[in-house]
Amino acid sequence: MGEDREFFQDGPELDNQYRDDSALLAWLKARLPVEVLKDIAPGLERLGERAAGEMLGMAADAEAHPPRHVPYDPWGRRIDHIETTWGWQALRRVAVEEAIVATAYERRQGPWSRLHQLIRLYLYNPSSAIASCPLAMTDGAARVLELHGNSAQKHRYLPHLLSRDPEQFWSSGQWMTERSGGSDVSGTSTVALLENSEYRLHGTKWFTSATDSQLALTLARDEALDAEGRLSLFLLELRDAHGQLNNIFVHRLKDKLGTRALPTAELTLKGTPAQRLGPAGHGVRSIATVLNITRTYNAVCAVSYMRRGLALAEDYARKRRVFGKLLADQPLHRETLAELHAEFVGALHLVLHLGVLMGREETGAASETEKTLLRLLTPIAKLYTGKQCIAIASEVLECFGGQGYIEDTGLPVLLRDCQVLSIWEGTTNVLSLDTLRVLEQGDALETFANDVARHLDRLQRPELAVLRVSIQRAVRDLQAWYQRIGEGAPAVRETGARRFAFSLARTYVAALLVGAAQHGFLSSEIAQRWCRTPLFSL
Ligand code: MFK
Repeated sequence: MGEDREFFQDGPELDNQYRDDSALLAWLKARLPVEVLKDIAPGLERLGERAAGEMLGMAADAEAHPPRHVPYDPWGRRIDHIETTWGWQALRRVAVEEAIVATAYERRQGPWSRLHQLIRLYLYNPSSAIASCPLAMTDGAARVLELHGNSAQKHRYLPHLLSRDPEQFWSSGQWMTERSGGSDVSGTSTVALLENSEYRLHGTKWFTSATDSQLALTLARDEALDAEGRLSLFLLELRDAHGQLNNIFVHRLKDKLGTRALPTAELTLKGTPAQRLGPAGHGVRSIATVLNITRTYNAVCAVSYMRRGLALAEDYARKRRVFGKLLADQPLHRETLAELHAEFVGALHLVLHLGVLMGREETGAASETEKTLLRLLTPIAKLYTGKQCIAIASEVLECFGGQGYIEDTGLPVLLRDCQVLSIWEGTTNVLSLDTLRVLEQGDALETFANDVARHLDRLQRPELAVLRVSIQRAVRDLQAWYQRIGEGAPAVRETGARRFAFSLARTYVAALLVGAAQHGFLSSEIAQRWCRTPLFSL
């Protein structure tokens, strides 16, 4: 039989990833001031086009040729070069040209700038072979410098971190994890010794993401401070003026399940020059600023992967014919996609809301209530979307049958890359405990309850009234549980922390979706679907 008479299935294709995203467009139209949307839409449209076009080739190249550690030069000199390929470097250039970090700090849209930046990240990430990781850490470094840097540090580093010129741009790593652990950093053994009034770092770091960066932030015991050596935050430049590593020795690159284009190394610092950044002895608190930014990136990237998976699965459903019908016309397949879509939309509304709060906080426009909500919703958004995207990516692969399991379709990488999002930047359990930490510090739960009530205010659509009742009940259950466990032993509190954090997430998203449905920028059906799964579940 000739090849022309055989059956060949067409694969999924992507359209402009901004123009094609009806959930994002509806939210932006409803929530952004008209002039802000008019200002940012052309740039988003351009990036949406790049994400569906030229970036895909770059990402494929970066995935196909993972970074390589070259320990020695041909003559035996130790160089510890991290070799990356064209695709990885091209993706970095796109990030700089598209101002994926700088947009948040140029603040051209005032308090909306952070949201604008996160939407750029959302479009960039799923076509980036996770070049978004160094951007997250660079953004965190820029924020710490902005808040805690001295004028010399700001002057030297911020122009590089926020540059729109690929030749001038520097990225930053964030090296927290040692062999003793990544969650509990209290065991950090790297020391910072003062030698001739300059700090020198000595110690081994077990996970250093984006080791091809120019800068890194890291924690070390500040021996200049006291004998105990409390942890301070330090900034270091990886290379000297001749491009040689500054007393940094790379042992090897990690062999990871996913994020394979991203160089992640084990390395030792043997007298690396560094500067203290922020107040001495408050390293964890200082680096928490970075963590809150990278956790937000994590949540946005998780949602962007959900969206990418759905875009592919929906396109495929319109092409793939089985049992005499397109998948898109098969009731059960349609139902599966609708469930996934509702999950994605809920997560999207959550991270966009987070972006609004963050932008207000960073420009001094946030009320105390908004600051509390931001602190509470950051770990919640990270932990919830981190798990959700793995489940959605897994379902998306299934939507392609056996083809979803085949590497060169480009589909399995989606699942492999999603898997890290619940691990790095605080595991689900660490973030659940962080959620409790926020609640223990004040009246955050009351603020949460009041804000949920605000979203449910003035509901008129009858189909939403019943949802309001379940959301209100969930809030009462959350309050009752928290009050009850507050009187119990810490172990009881901690045991329920994850289920509690998930319940907070589902309840808050329900309120956002019902509010959006009432204001007409979301179909009630999506809010109903979201609320069909129990909101409070402990
Ligand atoms: C696509 C996305 C890309 C993402 C890039 C990823 C690449 C990078 C890969 C990595 O680097 S992975 C490593 C990530 N590591 C973590 O996320 C650490 C996880 N562990 C925690 O978060 C622990 O909870 C923590 C280290 C914070 C516990 O340490 P401690 O010393 O037991 O903290 P403690 O005493 O509870 O808090 C110290 C101070 O920090 C307190 O303030 P005070 O000193 O004023 O009392 C806390 O309130 C404050 N703090 C802690 N977490 C905070 C925070 N403040 C604000 N926000 C937070 N999130």
